[in-house]
Amino acid sequence: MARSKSENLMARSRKRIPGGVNSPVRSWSAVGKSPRFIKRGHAAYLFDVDGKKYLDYVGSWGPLIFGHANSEIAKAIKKALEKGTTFGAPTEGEAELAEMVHTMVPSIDKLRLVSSGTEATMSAIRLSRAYTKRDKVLKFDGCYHGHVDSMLVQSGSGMATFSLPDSPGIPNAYTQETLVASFNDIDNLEAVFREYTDVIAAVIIEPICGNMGVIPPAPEFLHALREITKDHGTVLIFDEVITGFRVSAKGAQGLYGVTPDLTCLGKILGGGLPLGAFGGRQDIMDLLAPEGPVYQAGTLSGNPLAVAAGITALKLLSRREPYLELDEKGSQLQCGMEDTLSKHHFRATVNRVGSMFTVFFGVDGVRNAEEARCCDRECFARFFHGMLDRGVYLPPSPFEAAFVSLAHQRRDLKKTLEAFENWAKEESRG
Ligand code: HOZ
Repeated sequence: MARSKSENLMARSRKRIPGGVNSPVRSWSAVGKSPRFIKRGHAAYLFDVDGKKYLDYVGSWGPLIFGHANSEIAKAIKKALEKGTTFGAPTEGEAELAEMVHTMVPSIDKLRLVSSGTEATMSAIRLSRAYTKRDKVLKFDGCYHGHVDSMLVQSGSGMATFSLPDSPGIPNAYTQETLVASFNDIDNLEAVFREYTDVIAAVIIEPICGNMGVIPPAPEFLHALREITKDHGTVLIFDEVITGFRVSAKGAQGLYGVTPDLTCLGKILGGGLPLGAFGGRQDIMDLLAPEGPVYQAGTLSGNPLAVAAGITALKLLSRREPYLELDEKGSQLQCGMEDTLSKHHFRATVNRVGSMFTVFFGVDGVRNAEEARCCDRECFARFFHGMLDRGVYLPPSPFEAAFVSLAHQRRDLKKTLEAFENWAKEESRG
C-alpha cells in the first residue's frame, strides 16, 4: 500500500528530529502507527496533510479553549506583529496582562511572564527554596510539572506513557531533594511531613491531575494540603498550567476554594502562543531579581505577540462567562459515553472536571497514579484508533487529558457519541 503523506513526512522528520517529533507524546508510541501531520485547524476541527478532517479533542494539549484560529485572537496577533515581534524591553501589554491575571486570580499579587509551563514551575520551585531556605520539594506520583530536572521523578504525561520512572541525565543529587507522595492520600501526606519535618521548601501539585489522565482531587484533599503546608511553613505551589482559566476563571483554586502561595500558568494564558507565568504572594515574588536576589530571566519572556494573544483570550473569557457552557458540553460527553460503556458491558470509567476528561478502560475508578497505571492500555489504543477512523482525534495516550472547547457545537458532541457507540459496539463483539 502506498504510504500516506503523513507517513512520508514522519520518515523525513525522523532523519533530523529525534523520533520525528519535538515533544515525545506526539509520536503516538503508546497507541502505534504513524502520527498525522497537521496542515491546519479551524474551530473544533483539524485537517491533516492527507486531506482528512477530524473533530479535535487535543486542542494543542489545552491552550485552545476557543478552538483553532479564533478570529479575534488572530486579529490581535496580526496587529501586534505589524509593530515588531520582540523588543527585549518592557511593553504596556505586559502590565495589562499582569493586571488582568491578578483580577481573575486574586491570589496572584505579582507575576512574572516566561515562555513555557516548564519555565514557570522551575522558577516557582527556585523561588520557594530561596524563600524558605530549604531544599526538599514534594510532588505527587503521576503529576507532571514540565521537564524540570528535579520533577522528572514518578512523573506523568510522556514519562507515564513510556513507563519511565525517571530520566537519565539528571544527577542523583537533584532527585534526592525530591519527595513523592500519593495523590488524594491525606495519611500519606501527613506521614511524609512527619518524616521530613521543617525541611520541605515546597509542595507542587496539579490541583486537578491532567497528566496521568484526568483525576479530580478528593473532597478535602486540597484543603488538608493547604493546612499542612501552612503549619509547616512550606510554600504551596499550584501548577495550573492546564487548569488555569480552563475549569473556572480562577482556575482550580477558584473551583475548590483553596488558595496557594504560588501559581504556575501557561497554555490558555498565551491564547495559543508560547507563554507561561508564575506568580503569587508579593512577599515571595519580591525576592525575584532585580527586586531581590533570586535570578530568573528570558530573552523572549513577555513576548509581545504572545502577550497580545493572551490579553485577547482572557478578555474573551471574561466577556463570555464560558464555564457553565463548557461544563454542560463535558457532561453531555461523559453521560453519553457512560451510557454506551454500560450498554456494551465495558469495565471502564470516565473521569471529568468541566471540559477536561479521560476514559480509563479496565478499571472501576481512578483516584491516583497507581490506579491509573492499572488501566488497559491496549484497549485504549484500540479506542484511540477506532475514534480516529471515525473522524475523532483524541490524545494518543491514556495518561493525558482530552479537552472540549467553546468551538465544539452540539452536533459535534452528537457525532462524537455516535462514533463512540459505533466503536464500542464493534469492540464488544470482539
Ligand atoms: N505537556 C503536554 C502533555 N501534557 C505535551 C505537549 C506536546 O507534546 O505538545
